[in-house]
Amino acid sequence: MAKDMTLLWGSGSPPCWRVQLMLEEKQLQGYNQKRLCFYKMEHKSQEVLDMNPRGQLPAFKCGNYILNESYAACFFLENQYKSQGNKLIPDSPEAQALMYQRMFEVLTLGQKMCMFTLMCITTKSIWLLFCEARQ
Ligand SMILES: N[C@@H](CCC(=O)N[C@@H](CS)C(=O)NCC(=O)O)C(=O)O
Repeated sequence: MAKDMTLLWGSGSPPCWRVQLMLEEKQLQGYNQKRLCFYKMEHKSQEVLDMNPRGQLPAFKCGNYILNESYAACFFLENQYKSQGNKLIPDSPEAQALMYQRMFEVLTLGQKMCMFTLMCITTKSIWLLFCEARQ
């Protein structure tokens, strides 16, 4: 059954790890997978664009069913393989709400880290331009 699945992923990518971990937790080893290199812009290759027009990784396919959001792929796998491997969505409303809270916290943290990185890059660029102008 996992032979019907394909995961295109890139190293160092937390959304890709998310789907890889989920596949392991659900004991779905043996799926087709391909590691692509961000530096070589392989995530913008036709192979990826055919699966994910946004040109982002992970790109996940189960049969002909394509999912490109890592959390969506995780929910799909949990629901499709409920009784297989580890159960990852708790039943109680409290525990489930806590799970969603952690999910959204991670997303918010990711956004803040991106903003911070962007700010550092911009500040450094402005500083370099300033130094150049003074010479
Ligand atoms: N919300 C997406 C995010 C996917 C994403 O941003 N992937 C990054 C790697 S971590 C990517 O492919 N970046 C390349 C790009 O945006 O061009 C998910 O969770 O699957």
